[in-house]
Amino acid sequence: MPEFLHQDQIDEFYRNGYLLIPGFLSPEETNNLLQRSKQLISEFPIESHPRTKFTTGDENHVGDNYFLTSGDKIRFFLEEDAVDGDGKLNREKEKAVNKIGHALHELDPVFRKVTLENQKVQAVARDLAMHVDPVALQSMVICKQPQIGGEVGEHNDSTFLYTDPPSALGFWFALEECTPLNGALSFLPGSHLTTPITKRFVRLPEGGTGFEKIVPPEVEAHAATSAKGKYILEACSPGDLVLIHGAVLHKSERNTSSHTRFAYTFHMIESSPRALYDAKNWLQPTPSMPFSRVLNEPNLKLINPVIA
Ligand SMILES: O=C(O)CCC(=O)C(=O)O
Repeated sequence: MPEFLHQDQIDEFYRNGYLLIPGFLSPEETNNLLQRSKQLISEFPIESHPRTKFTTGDENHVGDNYFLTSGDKIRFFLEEDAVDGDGKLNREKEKAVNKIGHALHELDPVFRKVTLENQKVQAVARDLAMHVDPVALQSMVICKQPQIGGEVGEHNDSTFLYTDPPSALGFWFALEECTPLNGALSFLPGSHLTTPITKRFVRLPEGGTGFEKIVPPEVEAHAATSAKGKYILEACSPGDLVLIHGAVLHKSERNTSSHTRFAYTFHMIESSPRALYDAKNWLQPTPSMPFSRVLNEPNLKLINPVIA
């Protein structure tokens, strides 16, 4: 018997590759996360910021040191269009931050409470039964600033958090209203079943990051064909949770509205030896911050297949 989800929700997750759960967080929990996000932004010293930018596009993923060493820190990444050609911010920093990452869930008590100390999250992980002993990694607040909030191009998360076999699962919480105009998420339902992981995002030996192909050209060509279809836009309200299978294709458009679209997201993966976390991944556990276990005890339910 599921603890938190209904069986039809579990079925929907495995059929579509994602699941929207309205009102998962209480208004108070949601507001705490939103206010804490804004406080972190208002307190961070923009003067010493190296002006790194983040997108998930193949060309533009800026793999500088600030990004690569952010896995065990709370750092601030700027909207591409908030910085002029001469490197100056063209607006106040509160309207310039694209995202905060990547160890909010470990370091910040407000985010930790919702992530690693949340019995509902643990119940959902057990209900989905995608993992035996999941660990959490890579938390982010994505701000989608008014007018300039950058698009997040089509991708699947297992490309970025590669394990063998693929096992990423995203928890994405709307902290504000998410609409077609401010860059709500959209999904290609079922693509986790039809479109294989064809590449992975790695640290390059020469420095920086890049994509490495992991399938032969014919599989890549097939994946490009199967990745076509009708995207479904999922409008969300504050407090809604979207569960995202690591292999499902999804994206979000540029925010062209005058409203922010704050969201909090973190991921979990299966731990070793059931899935191997690769040393080439951009994000690495550190001795002082290994990936934290999500469950107090391994989940001994019949495990659903972790589908690449
Ligand atoms: O919040 C967004 O716009 C994109 C989030 C996303 O793609 C992800 O968490 O994998």
